[in-house]
Amino acid sequence: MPTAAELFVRCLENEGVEYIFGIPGEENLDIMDALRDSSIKFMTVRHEQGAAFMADVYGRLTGKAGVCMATLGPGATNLVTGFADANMDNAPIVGIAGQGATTRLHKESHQILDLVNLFRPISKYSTNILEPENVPEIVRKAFKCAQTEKPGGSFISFPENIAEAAVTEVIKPLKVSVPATSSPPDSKVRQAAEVISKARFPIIMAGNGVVRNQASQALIKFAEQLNIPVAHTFMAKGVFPFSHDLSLGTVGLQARDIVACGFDRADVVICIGFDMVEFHPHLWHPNQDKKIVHIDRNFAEVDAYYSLEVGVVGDIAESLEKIAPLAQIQSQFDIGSLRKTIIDELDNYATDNSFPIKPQRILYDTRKVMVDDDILISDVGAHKMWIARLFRCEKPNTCIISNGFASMGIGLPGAIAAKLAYPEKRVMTITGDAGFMMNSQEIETAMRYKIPFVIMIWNDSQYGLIKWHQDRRFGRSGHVSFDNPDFVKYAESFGAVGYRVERTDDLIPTLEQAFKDNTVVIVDVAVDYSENMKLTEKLGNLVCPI
Ligand SMILES: Cc1ncc(C[n+]2csc(CCOP(=O)(O)OP(=O)(O)O)c2C)c(N)n1
Repeated sequence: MPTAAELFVRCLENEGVEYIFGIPGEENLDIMDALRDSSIKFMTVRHEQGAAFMADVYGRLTGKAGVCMATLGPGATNLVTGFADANMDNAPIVGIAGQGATTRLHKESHQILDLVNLFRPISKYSTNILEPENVPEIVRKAFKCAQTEKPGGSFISFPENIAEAAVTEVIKPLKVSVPATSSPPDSKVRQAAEVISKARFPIIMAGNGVVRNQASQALIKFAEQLNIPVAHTFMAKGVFPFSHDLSLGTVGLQARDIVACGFDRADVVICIGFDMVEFHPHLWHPNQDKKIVHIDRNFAEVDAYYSLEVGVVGDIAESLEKIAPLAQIQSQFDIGSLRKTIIDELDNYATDNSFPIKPQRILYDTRKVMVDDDILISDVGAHKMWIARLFRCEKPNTCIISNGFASMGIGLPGAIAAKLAYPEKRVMTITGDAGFMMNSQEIETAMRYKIPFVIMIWNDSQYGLIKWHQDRRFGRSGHVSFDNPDFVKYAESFGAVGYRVERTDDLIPTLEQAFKDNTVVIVDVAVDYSENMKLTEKLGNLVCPI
């Protein structure tokens, strides 16, 4: 008979797990040993947080749960931030931790923490394996919970004495079936079509649910059939091509932005696959005067500023296909001048040669180097705001931004996971200097496994976003500065390559060379963050072009 650990690994294989990101420990010895005889690749990382972020981004890009593993106590607590990030960003993730034997869980005991309760508020399902025979049910339930809409986290704590125990009966992994999404009710489809037919200035807000439901093409068709402009959240970048005449680009900046003018004008907002965690309704619906049509696979979260006219729950593509032919096109929403203003904003700094480099110019040049299918992973900070506003995307899952939990440190491990999930695509992370240092140890992991990608660091020796907030609120800032290592030498110390961009016009050739180098490459870019407050002032004085 196999041990519970061996059965556990068979169950993970049965779920189609390709990689487990993690760090071995004393209390997961049996699982680690069972993995030696498995097709699953264990990726030994340098910090459990790195492992969790890798699983997070792998899950988000593939729709299959990313798996991370740690030992008990401190190993498990190190998983928490990346795991919570996946859970709140609705990325499927399964976290596994070793645990002390069941004979010592009830008392003060070395490295013992109640892990099930620790992970409960940051997961959809959190459990202990207390009997070897329960392994197939627990693994199946964990993956089902993690991968079913809305996706999120499942956590399994595996006590060491259970892991090493033999299973007493012949028991197999459970059959994996993918649940079908239900069809939207006809009455709701009709109601939605009626509300849209009466709208004078309808606008669509697309969220990450459209990416998860692979409904991007259906969204494009729907918008075209009804001639309705589309804005999307940070996490839905690319779900509607920016080059499309109906695109208004990205919404979600907490401050006002140009695209908000479209929302001011709208009388009906059609929220499709929209997750409230990204863009609080009070920011775009302060007067509670618009009709909201909610189209998603899940019922809407309750919020005083998100009171529905109609909610259509069911497969998103099917809902859109059914609503469109029933709706009359009355839209008078000419977004021409608004769209022109948004595009001008993106192009304005195309030839700005000042140094340090303005965020606008960095992103303009980056987009020139990166083709539509390449993947950009953003870290979290002021750079993320600029990426969200100015990085144009044509396809979903080509610009990954964490905007639910929004944790710093996701960029570098996220890039490793993206390259593993899509080895044929070029991958870059743009990160602040602070976020970079939070998980820079994973450069060693990438070098060891020969995973090439580019790390562009926006170097300002400050917690830039926090300085921006302080300046905006108090007109002064403090406790936000630090010193950086020499990033070129730092790269070289790992055997990676480092470049420092000394002139603005060198950025494009440096990035092209970095991709050609086909290894881990740091590109150190001095950024001009005086643009942050200039943007705040400009948006504060914004006069809507429509
Ligand atoms: C783990 C974590 N700690 C703190 C924060 C709060 N926070 C958000 S952005 C930021 C500063 C980021 O600085 P940096 O990485 O240099 O990027 P920049 O803002 O300069 O572009 C901080 C401290 C966070 N989101 N996540």
